[in-house]
Parts: sequence; C-alpha cells; structure tokens
Amino acid sequence: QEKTKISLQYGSHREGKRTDADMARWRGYGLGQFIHWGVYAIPGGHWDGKYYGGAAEWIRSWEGMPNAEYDKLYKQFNPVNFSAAAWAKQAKNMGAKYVIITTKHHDGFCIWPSKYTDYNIKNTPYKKDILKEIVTAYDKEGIDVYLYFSIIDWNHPGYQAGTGITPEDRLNWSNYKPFKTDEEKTRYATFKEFTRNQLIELLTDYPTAKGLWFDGTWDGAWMKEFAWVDQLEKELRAMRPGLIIGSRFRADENGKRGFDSNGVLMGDYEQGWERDLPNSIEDVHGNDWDCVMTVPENQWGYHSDWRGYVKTSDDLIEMLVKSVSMNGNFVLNFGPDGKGAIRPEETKLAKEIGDWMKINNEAIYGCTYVNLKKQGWGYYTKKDNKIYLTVINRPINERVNIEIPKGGLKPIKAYLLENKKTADIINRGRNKQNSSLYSIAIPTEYKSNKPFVIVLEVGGTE
Ligand code: FHN
Repeated sequence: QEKTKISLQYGSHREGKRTDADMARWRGYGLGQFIHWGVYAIPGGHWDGKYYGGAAEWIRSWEGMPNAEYDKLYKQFNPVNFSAAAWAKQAKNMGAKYVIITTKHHDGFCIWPSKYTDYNIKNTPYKKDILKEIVTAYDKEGIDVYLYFSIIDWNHPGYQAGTGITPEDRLNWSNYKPFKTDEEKTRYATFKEFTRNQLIELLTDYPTAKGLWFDGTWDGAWMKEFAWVDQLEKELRAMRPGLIIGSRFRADENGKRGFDSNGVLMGDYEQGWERDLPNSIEDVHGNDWDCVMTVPENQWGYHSDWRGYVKTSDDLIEMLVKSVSMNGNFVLNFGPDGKGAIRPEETKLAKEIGDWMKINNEAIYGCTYVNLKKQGWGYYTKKDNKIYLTVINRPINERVNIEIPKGGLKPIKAYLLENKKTADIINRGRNKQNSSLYSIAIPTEYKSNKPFVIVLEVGGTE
C-alpha cells in the first residue's frame, strides 16, 4: 500500500534524477579530490605542546585551544610552498575529474578576498587570492571545481545557533531553542544576509565553478530558516543554470535534512556518504551520490600526527570501484600543511591511485551499476557493451565466476584490460534458478599485485 504523502511546501522540488548535461557530466566523474585547507593547517592538531585527537580542522572548538589565539593565526598564514599548478597536476595524474575545495570551513576563514569579512586571505601575509589560483589551475587541467562552503561560521558575530545554545546542543536539531529577543533575531538576520552575500560573491567571482558543496547545515537556527534557505537556493540556481548542489543545504518545514518528510532526496545528489559507503544498490534508492573519504580515520585538515590506521591505495581503489559499481562518485580528501605542501603520505597515495587509473580508468569513468549477483572477487561496472570485472580478491583457483540470469546479456569475449590478453570463458551450464554460470579463467602467466580488471564484452541475451 502506498504511503500517503505529506503535503510539503519546502520539501524536495524534484523527484527522480536530474536529466541535464551538467549532471550527466557529474555522474561520469567517478573519482574526485577533496581539499581541506585553512588556518587550522598551521597548528596541525597541536597547541601549546599538546596533542588534539579530534579532526584537525575542529581544533578551535577544543578546550586546549584559546579561541582568541586561533583567531589570530591567519596573521601567520603564508604558504610559501603552495603551488596551485602542482596540486592540480597531481590531481590530474591521480585521475580526479573534480575537486571540492574548502572556501570557508566552520572557523569562518575565507581563502578568497571576501568583501563581507576581514577574516580572509587578503589580510594574511600571503595576500593573494588562493581560491582564484586554485580554480584557474584546476580549470587548466580540465578538472571541474566545486566550492565547499560551511554555513556554521564561528567567526561571524551574527552566527548563533539559538538562544543559550551550547556547542553540544548545536549538533542536535531537537535541542534548538528559538531566538527570543529582538537583538538575537536581528543578529541572526545579519548573519543570513552575510551568508547570502558570500554565496553570490563566490558564484560571481568564480564563474567556472560547477557547484556548491554545503556543510555545517545541521545547525538548528539554519534549519529553522527553511523557507528563507529554499528561496536562497532558488536564487543561486537562477544565477547559474546547471549549478549542482547536494542534499545538505536545507531542511524541510519538519526539520528533515537530506531527504524530506516524504523520503524524497533534497538537492541534486545525496551527500550523506561521509567516511561511509553503501553496501548495496538498494541503499542508494536510485539517487546520485558521492562518498567523501579521509585517508586516516577522521582527519580532513592537516594533522601533523596521524594516529591509528591509515588507508592504503588498495583500500582506496576498492572504495572507488565499489562506489562506481553502485552509481556513486568517490572523493578522496587531502589536507595540505600550513606552508601549502601536500604531505608525502598523500602524494604517495595519489601516485599509486594514478598508476592504477592509467591502466584501468576505462572501468571507472562514465561507468554504471550492473545488475548481476555480487561475487566475492570484486565489483562490476559497465559502459556500453562492456562489463568490467575489477578483481580485488584473486580466487585461488584463478577463476572469476559470474552468474547471468535468463534474459541477461550474453558474454562474447573476455580479456585483461591491462594487456588485452584473452581470458577464456568457461560455460558451467545453468543453476536451479536457470541462470547461466560462467568462469573467466585469469590468464595463468598474468601476475598482479594490485586489483586488476577483466573486460567482458557482451551482446544478445541469455
Ligand atoms: O565537520 C565537518 C568536517 O570537518 C569535514 O569538513 C566534513 C567533510 O565532509 N564535514 C563535516 C562533518 O560532516
């Protein structure tokens, strides 16, 4: 029985995927790069000789970090090792098709010379517009740029999450306490106007950016402004036809974010997969989505002392393929240091992923989900008449098994993507469910210490 729909004025304004060319391009990216860079890169997870175990970009919220000290750090921001061209080249070599850059994180520091606050790059010793340098360099490499923007802004005097709200309360919408006094309301009104101005400024001054990536929108006061935010979203979209905005921007009138009260996605793609991946295609409900992933467990900005498990390129390649196999993009985070250098661990990963992508990118770019039963060896992706089998766990019997239901596409030939060597297709008959069973024999002489791809050309039906 169909659930009755709640009538919503500020819910999602579209059902189903966007069908335009800009979104089709987004869908084909496969791999992206995230960059978290701001003044938090200077302390790099330490203050006054003490180690901060939280995410480095949150250090200002730590009791060991006096806010007044943090808010002065920008006076030292002088990234003498920064080269936008080098970053962009590295991203290109890794195989990234888009980049999401933090224009302003929760601390409120702007890497562009915003007219609306002095807390920006122009007032650092560096002075130059870093955002412009980044956008220009990535544009030049043909990598699409998306602007990360935090709604939470710890620096703006008008930013407040509600009456008498504690930092903990801020994380929970139900703790929201509406502003009581006119003074509070006026202050928040200035903050809204400031936010709107900055967003218009970004779209005006960086006209090649393809989209906005919002964060820090769980804030109760912001969510309460659902009608105003909805209007703002319309305004931004009207300013820039084709603009891509994910599901984090606004809440509906019942405080539902990401998905509205009817369970319909808000925005153009789902932004809920942070340091997490869906397990199966059912988990993504037919929506576009991206996964944003850190290299260590939970560090986005630069932390000089990564503790705990650090992902390997094999881990990350698996996540990339897994994402694409479920119609998602995979975005890997980088946290450059206070001088503008990308740390050696990240450079090594970028190189290893890039080496893999050079051989195997055909199994990633523009590829989609394949409706075949999941197998233990790895993941399927597909483009036109080719199904790509990315082998993560090489079977001990050197055979990659597949099962094709009656009416499914018929295998014609198989070969290794790396060297085009034929892989024999062994027909193992049908199972009880009448599906055709095949084994693809991995060519015996083929050795690989990385995940590898078998191309299966298909045609006709089983
Ligand atoms: O609090 C932030 C965090 O620092 C980081 O920017 C991530 C990236 O998706 N977003 C927030 C948490 O959702």
